[in-house]
This record gives sequence, structure tokens and C-alpha cells, in this order.
Amino acid sequence: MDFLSKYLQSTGEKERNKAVIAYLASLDYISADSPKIAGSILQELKDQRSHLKMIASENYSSLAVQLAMGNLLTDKYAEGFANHRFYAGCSNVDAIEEEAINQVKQLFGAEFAYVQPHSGADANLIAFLAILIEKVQTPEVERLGKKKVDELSAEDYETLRKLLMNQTLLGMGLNSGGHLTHGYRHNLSSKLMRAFSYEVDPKTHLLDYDAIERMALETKPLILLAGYSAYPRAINFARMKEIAVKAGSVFMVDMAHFAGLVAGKVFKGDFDPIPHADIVTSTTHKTLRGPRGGLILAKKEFGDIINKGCPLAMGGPLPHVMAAKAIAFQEANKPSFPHYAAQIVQNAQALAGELMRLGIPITTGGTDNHLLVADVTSFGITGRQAEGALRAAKLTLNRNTIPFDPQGPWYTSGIRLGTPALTTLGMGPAEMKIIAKVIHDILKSTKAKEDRSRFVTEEKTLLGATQQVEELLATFPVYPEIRI
Ligand code: DSN
Repeated sequence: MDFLSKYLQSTGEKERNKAVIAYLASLDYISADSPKIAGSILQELKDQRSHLKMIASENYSSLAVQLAMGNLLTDKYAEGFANHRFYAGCSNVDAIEEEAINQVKQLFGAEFAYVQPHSGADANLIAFLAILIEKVQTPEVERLGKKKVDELSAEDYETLRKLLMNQTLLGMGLNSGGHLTHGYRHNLSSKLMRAFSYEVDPKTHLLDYDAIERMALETKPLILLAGYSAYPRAINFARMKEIAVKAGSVFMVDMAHFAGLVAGKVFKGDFDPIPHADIVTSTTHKTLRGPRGGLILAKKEFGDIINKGCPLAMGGPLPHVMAAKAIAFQEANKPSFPHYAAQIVQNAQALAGELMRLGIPITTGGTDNHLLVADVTSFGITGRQAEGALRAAKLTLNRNTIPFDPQGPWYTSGIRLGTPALTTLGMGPAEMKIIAKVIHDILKSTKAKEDRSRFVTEEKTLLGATQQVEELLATFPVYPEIRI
């Protein structure tokens, strides 16, 4: 590959973009070592450029975020936390971690921040362990807690394990749009604690806070958990906190999906989790538009134990990713970010409105956030078939269960659509209308074949749809500054 010299030849000195030079140079350099890997990176760029990215949990990070990860920081071990390390030579990682912490505390107005989790799942695991250790204080736990580590016998450990693991978690069910790490039966969260799920109302598909309260008072969870990956509505965190207080629970929020909407002040007051929750976890890459990674914000009392994320649940942090997080938080602290966040929601509402006008049912009858779940049952196809047909028309999104889905989580009856990435490209409600029509046309022209996976879409409609997608992406190109 020789992208850099082509770029330099085709641009005048003044119009050259340093980030693009770095990006192209790295691609050229990687390709000299591994043409296969460089080829796949290039292919991914081409793929993302030729498809509308509508996966609700994905976005386009800035080139600054991407480049911050491609350097020697990846070589450095820094177990511990800022200014408290188990390895020598960590002062630069300290500076990076401190900068990320300061930026994110400013962004969310949080008392304490921990920026090391490698993912949202890691962040949740650390939060669960921190709460268990901090809050399970029976006389037996206290007695054993006073012993030095080398005084604890195997029997002591077994006693502690039983005491800590006999606690209860109450989170939103997967069926209703909750996340795997919120107590799903095949996830560690349900092995670590006795997990119960609250579900949405069977008729409205909305959260029923009175029903959650009844369940919380019955199950008395140690942790009441709010958050979702496929619920299209704002959550009233003030009400959830009230329930947690009544049930004697620690109130935890996983805001992975909507962190950008909190940062951008779309979710305010009762709908902002930060002032209400004891611990808030998140990812950094969805609506927040940073690198892949996790994050924990908490009340000060949890700070000491969360800072022990390594060795509690992780090994060393990833300094290159913490550097990219710092840059993303700084970007989100800019005055333009609230406009972006507001536009994400306006776009999701425009998309939902148009799909409903075209006769496609949207669960809960709309959206307050960045995502919507469409029920494709009336087209006689499964979510899986819809996902495949739309991908053939160059729309990338994922199949998703609708509440109480008779098709189960593999085939599903729905598709989940998100607007964070399209909004980053600069698209607005007018484009959402065009996309809604493309989706409708494709679903209408798709017929199920003999099983729940296979399908056939009318050729002419497919051609028309892909042409429309191409036109949209020509007007709103993906990383247009990278001229490859
Ligand atoms: N996989 C993410 C999502 O798509 O919602 C959550 O972990």
C-alpha cells in the first residue's frame, strides 16, 4: 500500500490534514508487516463507507481518539491507580489517567471517577464486587475482614464466598431490553448473586415503577440496577432511587447506551442518573463517541474500593485507551456536544414517527432516546430475516427481541435501530424520512423462505434501496478527510 505518497501528491501543502497523514502512514506501515491486517482495516473502512451504520451502540470516533490508541502507551503496565502503582515508571500514565478522570468528572459532575475498565461488562463486574465488599457487613464478614490476608484459611474464604454470594440483584430483564450483565441466567452476574428481573408492562411495554417497587420490596435486593440496551424510553432515576431507598438497596445505573445523552444534557433532573445513583457504570464508545472501553462514576464512599478494580476483577489498565478516553471526554465537554446529543434524539424520533406513519409498529409507540425497536411480525418475517434483508440493502443494524418475544433471542420479531452514528455524519430528520421509506420498502418486498433465517427480496426494490443509501452516503460521507 502507498496511500501516503498518493495523498501528498494529490494535495497542496495547505490543505493537508495531519491526522490523515498519520492515519495513512500507519496503514502503509502496517501493510508492510501484514498486508492481511492492513487489508482488513481498509476493507472495514470501505464497508462502513458503503453502509448506513444504524447499530444503536456504535458510532464514529474522531481521528484524534483513534490515533491516541496507536502508540507505545500500549506497552506500559500500570497496575494500581493514578499515583499509586505497583510498577515503576508510571508517571506519564498517571498524568493520562488523571486527565481522563478530571475531564469525565467535569463532564458528568461526578464525585469520583474510575476510567480503567476495559469494557462495560468489566465496569459492571467491578461495581458489583465493590458494592458486595462495601455493603455486606455481617458480624462474620467484619470478623474475617480484620484478619490479615495470610491469616485467612480456605475455610474462611469459603465462609466469605457464601456470605457475599448470597446477595440479591434486581435488574431489568433481557426480554424487556435489559443487558446480559444485569442478571441474565447465562451471565456471571446471575452466578455472583441471586438475580431477579423486572420486566416492562406487557401492554404498554413501558417500565411500571409501582410494579418495580412491589418487586423490590419483596426481593429486598442489595443492588437495584437500572439501565438498558434496547429500551427506547427515558428512565425516571429519581423514582428508581426512591424505590431503592424503600427497599434498602444500593442504587446502580448502567448508562452505557445513553451516556452521551446525559453528557449532552438531554437527560436532566429526574432523568439524569448521576445525582440519584450510588454507582453509575458506562461504556465510552456508544453515544459518548469515544474509544471502546468502560467507566465507573460513584459517590465518594465507593472510591477506595473501586480504585482496586485491579486486582478485584482486572489486570493492568490499558494506558493507550485511557489516553483516547481523555480525548473523547474533552470532545464531549465542548459546547457543540449538547447539540449533537439533542440531534440524536430528534433523529430517532423522526425515524420512529415516519416508520409508524408507514405502518411499522414501534415498541412503546416511539422513543425518548437514541434507539427504537421495530416489530417486523406484520411482514411475515423474523427479525433475523429483516436484519439480513436490510444489510443486503446496505443498512447495518441488529435484530432484537421485542418484549415477550415469541421468536426468542436468536430469530426475534424485531430490529433495533439507532441514530448516534448517522447523526455524527450530519444527517437530520429529512434523511431519517428517506431511510424510513427504504426500510419499509425492503421489509415489504422481503418474503420468508422455508426456515426462520432465509429470505428473498424483490430485486428491483433492493436496487432502488441501495441507490438511495449510496446517494445519502455520498452527501454525508464517512471520514471524508481520509482520501482512499
Ligand atoms: N453490545 C451492546 C449493544 O449493542 O447494546 C451492549 O453491550
